[in-house]
Amino acid sequence: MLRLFDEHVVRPAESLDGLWDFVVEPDRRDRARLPRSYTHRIAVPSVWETMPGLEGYRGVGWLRKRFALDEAARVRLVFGGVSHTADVYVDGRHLAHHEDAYTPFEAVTGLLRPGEHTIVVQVDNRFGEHAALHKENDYYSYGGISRPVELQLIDDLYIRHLHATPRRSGQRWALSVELELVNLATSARRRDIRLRLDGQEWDIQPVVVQPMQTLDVCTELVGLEVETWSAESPRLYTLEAALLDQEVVTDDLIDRIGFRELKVRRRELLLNSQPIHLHGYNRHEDHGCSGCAFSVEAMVRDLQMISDLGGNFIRTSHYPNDMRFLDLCDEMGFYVWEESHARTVPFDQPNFRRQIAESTREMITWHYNRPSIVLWGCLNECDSVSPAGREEFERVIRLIRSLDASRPVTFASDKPFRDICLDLVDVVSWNTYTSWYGGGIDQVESALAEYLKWLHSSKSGGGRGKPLIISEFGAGAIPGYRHPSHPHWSEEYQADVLDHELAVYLNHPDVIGAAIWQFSDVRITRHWWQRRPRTMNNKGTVDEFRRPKLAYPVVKRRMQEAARRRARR
Ligand code: ADA
Repeated sequence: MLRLFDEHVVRPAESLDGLWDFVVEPDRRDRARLPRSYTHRIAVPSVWETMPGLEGYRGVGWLRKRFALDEAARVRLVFGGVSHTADVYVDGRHLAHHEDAYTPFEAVTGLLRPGEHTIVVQVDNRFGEHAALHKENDYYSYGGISRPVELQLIDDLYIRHLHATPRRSGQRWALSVELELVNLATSARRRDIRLRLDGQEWDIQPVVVQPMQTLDVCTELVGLEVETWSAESPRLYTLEAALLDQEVVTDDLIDRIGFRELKVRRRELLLNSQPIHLHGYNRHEDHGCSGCAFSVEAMVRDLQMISDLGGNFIRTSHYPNDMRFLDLCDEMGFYVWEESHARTVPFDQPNFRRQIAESTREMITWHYNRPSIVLWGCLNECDSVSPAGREEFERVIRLIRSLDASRPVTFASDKPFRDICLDLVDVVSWNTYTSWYGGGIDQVESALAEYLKWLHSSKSGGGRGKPLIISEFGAGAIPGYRHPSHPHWSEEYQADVLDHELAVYLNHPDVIGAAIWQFSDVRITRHWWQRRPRTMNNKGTVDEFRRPKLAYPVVKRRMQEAARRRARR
């Protein structure tokens, strides 16, 4: 399933996860528009790099799934994520084209007759001009339908999205609710709307949606007496929206929400008026057994380890994550920095502006209600030092704020003393590897002091007085490489680096957050191999199979010490 809970009671929805027919382009024996025959079966969700012989395949694959309808119906397919470019066909008819691996999308049919139907998905994970955000990089762009797929039967008029924004109102709370209604019919549709929140019910004004139109319906629930959400006390509520025709529910959509408010006050990030401290990890969706396709069990294991290490914070470096992972963060209590897909991408790629806007728009549209998301990020280590680069940062950050005014915004920069975009964000974030790429462990304090002096001066171009997160730091360690002299790439050196850097970054009063780079070792693409033993990014505290390195107990101890120190403040 797409989520950890049922999003519908009335709207029929079924999972299409399981075995699909599969063929890679080079194995096709016909030149028809869609394959006439398939050579293998593949699991959905999964990536083809886990199939024997396809471990390094970068190309086009085709997946096919049949389904049957007992009666005529409109079908809505929802894909949690397809890596990285998808074209969706039903009964040979092209329904959807989607770019970028990390955001959900829908494909909606017309009225289908009863009987058997066929879904075909063309998946492309090649690099090239068509994919501005996927390129040779310090992580791997896999191939496949890498997240769950759901088949829903929808009424002519359905709820596409439900956004809920909580707002404290004295001792109580208000909840702004926005429904996006889509009318697929060629005539207008009238519906009553009912909202339900943990047993309480509100009948909202009836609406009429014109033929083939979309309508945003907004309302506000007030005077709510609720418990708040925080990582320490992750209280969730179920919000249900229903459309009714003559008292009969014709469609519904359910989500889980949390009551919390975020504000930046001077150098602090406040959650429900209390300063919070973010300490944890950058985490790629990458596993030695399954690539970027994760089971819920594997996600839970990662979160249990991050919690065991003392972390309360995860940065979804460098792209929007699986909805089930965010559901887990809501439920288990983690703070999340989620960012649209960009890791040091050039801005002059012809498809960049369109694709970064789509990744950003889809990220916020599909993940808006997640209480665990406390920061929106973007454009990791991109050009934030030139006027042309600033124009792109302004464009993306303006889009984020237009879609969600309730969360602070940041971007992770590796350009200290040169940044000209810090005025655009609410929280400043610095990727620094003093002990790995820089002057060494003994330079960590002085480097931070020098950075803070610049940041809180007029020279920082707008960062003055803002909260600071050390968004990346750490060192590489080849799993199993040990040496008493603690050389680079040894597990001992990585432990030394994290021991020292955590002692500095976790306890500095002007640093509100620290995210270790990174939770686990991850696969990278071939052209990076010169700088990366094993063609992996080896900076994980655990390896790609989640086997702890020597740094694991060191991180745990430093996180516990810092937590005790904060408790005494
Ligand atoms: C950068 C980048 C990360 C990773 C890291 C490293 O900060 O943001 O994705 O590549 O460097 O390991 O060097």
